[in-house]
Amino acid sequence: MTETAQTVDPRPVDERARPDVDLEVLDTVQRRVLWLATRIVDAANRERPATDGVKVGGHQASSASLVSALTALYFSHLDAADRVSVKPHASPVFHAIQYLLGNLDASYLTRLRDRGGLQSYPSRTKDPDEVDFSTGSVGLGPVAPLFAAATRRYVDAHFGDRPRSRFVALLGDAELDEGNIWEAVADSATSGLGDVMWVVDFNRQSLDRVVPGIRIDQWRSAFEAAGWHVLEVKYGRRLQQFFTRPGGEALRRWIDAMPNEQYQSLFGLNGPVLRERFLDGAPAEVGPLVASVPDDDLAVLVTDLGGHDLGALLEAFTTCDDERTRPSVVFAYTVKGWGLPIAGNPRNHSALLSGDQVDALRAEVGLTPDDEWDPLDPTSAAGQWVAQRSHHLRRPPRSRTLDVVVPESTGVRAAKPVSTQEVLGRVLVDLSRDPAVAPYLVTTAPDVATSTNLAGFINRTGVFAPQDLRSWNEDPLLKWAQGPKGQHIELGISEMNLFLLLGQLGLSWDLSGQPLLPIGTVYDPFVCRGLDAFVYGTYSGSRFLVAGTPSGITLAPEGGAHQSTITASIGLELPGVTFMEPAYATALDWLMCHAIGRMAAGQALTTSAAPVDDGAYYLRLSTRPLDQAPFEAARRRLGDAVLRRQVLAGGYRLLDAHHEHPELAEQGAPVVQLVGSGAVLPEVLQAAAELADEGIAAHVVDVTSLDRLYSAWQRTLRQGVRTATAPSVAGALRTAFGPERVPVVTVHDAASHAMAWVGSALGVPCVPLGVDEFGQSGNVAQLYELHDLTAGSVVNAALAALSLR
Ligand SMILES: Cc1ncc(C[n+]2csc(CCOP(=O)(O)OP(=O)(O)O)c2C)c(N)n1
Ligand SMILES: [Mg+2]
Repeated sequence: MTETAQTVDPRPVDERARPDVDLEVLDTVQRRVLWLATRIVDAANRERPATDGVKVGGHQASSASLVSALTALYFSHLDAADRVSVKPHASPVFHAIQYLLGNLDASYLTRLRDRGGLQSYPSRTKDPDEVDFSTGSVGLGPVAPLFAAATRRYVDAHFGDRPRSRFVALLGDAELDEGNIWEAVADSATSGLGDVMWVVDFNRQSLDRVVPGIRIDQWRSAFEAAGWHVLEVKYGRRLQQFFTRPGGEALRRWIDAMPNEQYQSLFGLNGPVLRERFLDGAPAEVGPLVASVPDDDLAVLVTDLGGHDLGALLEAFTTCDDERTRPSVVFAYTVKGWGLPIAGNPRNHSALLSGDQVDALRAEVGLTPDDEWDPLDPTSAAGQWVAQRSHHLRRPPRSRTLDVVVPESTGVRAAKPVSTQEVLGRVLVDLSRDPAVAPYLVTTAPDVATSTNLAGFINRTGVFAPQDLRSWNEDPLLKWAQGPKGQHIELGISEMNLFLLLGQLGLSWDLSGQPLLPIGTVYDPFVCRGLDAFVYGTYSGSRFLVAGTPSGITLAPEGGAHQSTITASIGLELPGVTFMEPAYATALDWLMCHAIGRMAAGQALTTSAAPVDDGAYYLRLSTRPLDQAPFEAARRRLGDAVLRRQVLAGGYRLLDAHHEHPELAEQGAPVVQLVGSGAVLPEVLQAAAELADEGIAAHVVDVTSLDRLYSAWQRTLRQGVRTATAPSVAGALRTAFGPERVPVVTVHDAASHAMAWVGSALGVPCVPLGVDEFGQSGNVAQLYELHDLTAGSVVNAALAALSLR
């Protein structure tokens, strides 16, 4: 993400004089945008040497479809403070525009889908120009600006109004089939957002097909029911004028009534064939009406859609500006492949123009192979207009960093057994008392705030609502006071919405000029439900902390539908996320404070106290109360400074068998390492005691972050692979496991696979215990029995591991 310096017009959008744009100039610009977008895809496919037999690809038709809307936006409607999400398949249009605006070097134009070049789909983190919202997984891109606008509403309410931004999304019509769109539209957290405008590229085609039947009525009522302002930009000027002629109404009715497949099949036809197809099934009065239209004009007339009429689009956008209390959606009727020979073809989604067709298009826009990549002539009216727009759209720099000191610990203490979920709540309450950190904390949950222990935080900070709302149910335990100063954003049950909101809260430094410290909670099994949005947020470079709680079969009576098993692997494997699963209160406190400190710092800190990682944080927690005495014993043995460093690095020796049972060491007893993570540690400790009774020395390692240990191992391995040298043992592993090379047993309330690599990392036999089937209701002891997580199973696994030596 590049940061550029410049000034923004501080006046609200509505007070700025809007220069009257010359539509002819704008048309010249859009023709050039169409050319460049088409040619960017063409060059990638026809000119880059193919070395691996894999097609390059790109979407000329999907791009052409949005050329007019994007031209109208960037070259007339938008201001510097506005933020735009562009449909994935129109990325060439976006980059062509950035090039014309002077924000992208010409050398990139021939590097679509090339290593280090333009990404296939707009990417905040990987593209060379400034992308506001990554897109790619359809349905998520449009919703991101909606949650960015919700974030702005929150930021304005807490930190003062900033210059108005309009949050715009350009989406494909088939994206509306994705359920997450409707989850977002329906949630009250996104209602009343007058700064949102969605522009649906209504080309009535998806990837596979011409969409049968037009669902505009269904969509209109769905948006309207959710309180949106809906506009259609259906017909272009020519058709609209024709409709005013005598009998013109009949023509309109016929076009409106014509089956979509029939209408789409008109594109690309000409002359008498077109006339015949157009009139097939038409009411009698339409024939004579179009008889007056010469063959050559008929194609232009009947396919004159509003989504390519710059004036009509601009008018619609301005109408949306006036809607200050509800989001707007504009259905812009377009032609997929507009202006190209593949227009409207049902198979055009991935179709590429031939060399001859590209040559013809180049000639049509008045270019030659010598000047085809040139920007617009700076002395021409279009060139001058573009230069003016470029200046108008420059943005001021933004900072990721919050200038606050987050404490290393809240000092949480537990006299009785306590669960990690309970500690999460306590740490948050404590941080909400810290005047430096508190203002930036914001929590959110999909209807599980109270059942994931956020109630204490909510009692202190309140629930966010744009206006103060009266409370009708006074509850002595839970205040639930709703108003503009609330710091918890409550969502309906949609884990997609949770991760989309967290993703945008974590990007508010960029999109709203205010860094925040976002924290979300979700029942751990339902991380899978929001997973694509989780991936989306982290791929976008967002930073937040999410707690998946409760997790695993340890929430025993809740049963199999609520018991997560694969989430540890998800956390471990997802790039841009640091996964942590502590068992003890102080370890969680340290990990949380450290993570929040890193989020506040805004960038990866290189300290000796902790490994270098960046991105979001995922805590997998439990409701099982654990006796804290074993941790306190390790604390006395190692001291706070050493223990904290090891907890942050991913693991520490919770129980040192040689320290505990020096006699076993003296006897030369066999040694094993028992490695546990999270709620299962009591069983692991008990197994160590039983093994000691049988004359086997068992160390216990508490893995606080499987992810950090794995990354440390991978870093040293990769270093070895890349430099062709023998890899060293990663420091974090050496510290946690010591120098002894003895068999290990891993124990985890998660799929056994997630920890099974520990044996490889240490170069020793390993028996991984975990949950590899769906769970069911029962109590903890019963379920641990069923899945071989009891102390007895761990003992047997240790004997098995020793026998594998
Ligand atoms: C979640 C997801 N599923 C499937 C795809 C593959 N895909 C890419 S584009 C597309 C069709 C999109 O149609 P539409 O949104 O109407 O776009 P347009 O017609 O403008 O190309 C599909 C299925 C995807 N990118 N993301
Ligand atoms: Mg479409």
